[in-house]
Amino acid sequence: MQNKKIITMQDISCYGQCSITVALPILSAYGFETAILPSAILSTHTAGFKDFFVHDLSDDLPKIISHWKKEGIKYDVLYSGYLGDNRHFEYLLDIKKNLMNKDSLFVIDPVMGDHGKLYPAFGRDYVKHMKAILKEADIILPNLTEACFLANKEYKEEYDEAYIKDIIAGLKNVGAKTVVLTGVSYEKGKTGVVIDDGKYQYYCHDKINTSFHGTGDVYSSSFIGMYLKTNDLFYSAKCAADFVVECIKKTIGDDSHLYGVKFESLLADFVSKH
Ligand code: PXL
Repeated sequence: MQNKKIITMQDISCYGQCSITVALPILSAYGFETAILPSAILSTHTAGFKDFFVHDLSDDLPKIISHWKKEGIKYDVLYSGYLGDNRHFEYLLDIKKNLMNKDSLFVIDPVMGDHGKLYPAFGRDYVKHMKAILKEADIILPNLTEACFLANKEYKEEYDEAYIKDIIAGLKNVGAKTVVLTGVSYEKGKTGVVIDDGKYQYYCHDKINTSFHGTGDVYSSSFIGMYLKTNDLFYSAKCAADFVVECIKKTIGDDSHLYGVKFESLLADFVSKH
């Protein structure tokens, strides 16, 4: 395994098991040094908590980036998640242009929504910016809701393979290269991941009928960890899906824990097994 250095740009939700508090432990468990560029600090995530505190860091980020430039710091992988301000897209492009080593990888998880709706902080303008940056990424990791917004397609709960292929074509039309699309279900009781890097592949697994917050971040971080370790797109997409299922199974039944998944105690075993 090569010694890849990752920079991840997403928010710090202090409580709630998502974004950076999920990405750091998972990527570290895979053995990758991970630096952070926090887009904002929130007391909790925005789904299911009321009156959360938000401190926007947009004005500070250029100073952090500029210090890194002066220090000559370089990264191998750029991974973006929940952002929050349209200026953040410029910062990502700046990092891509000025702080990455040769042959670097840019992975975008276009975190914007779920279940057919955008998260409360986002509007159409944010979608427009996200759409514009897709062409810069090597891999994008949308869920079905995000893919529909980005490809400008209607969100449906029931559909066939032709519908999904049309969404993938829409994403490619706006410049996406490799697409790993999560939450694709062709059959009752099952769900899965579509992997399209020119070739369409599908990994199908059992669907657990409870949805937890932060699973997208667990998915993306484990996908990236596994992809850097194996360079195998399908295997990484599959392993990340299996890990999320294990995490959900571990969490289900604990009504005091609906805000995220209990991934911590499963992580070391999962990483060492694969
Ligand atoms: O898990 C995605 C996410 C990350 N960060 C914040 C969020 C969400 C989803 O709602 O609110 C602040």
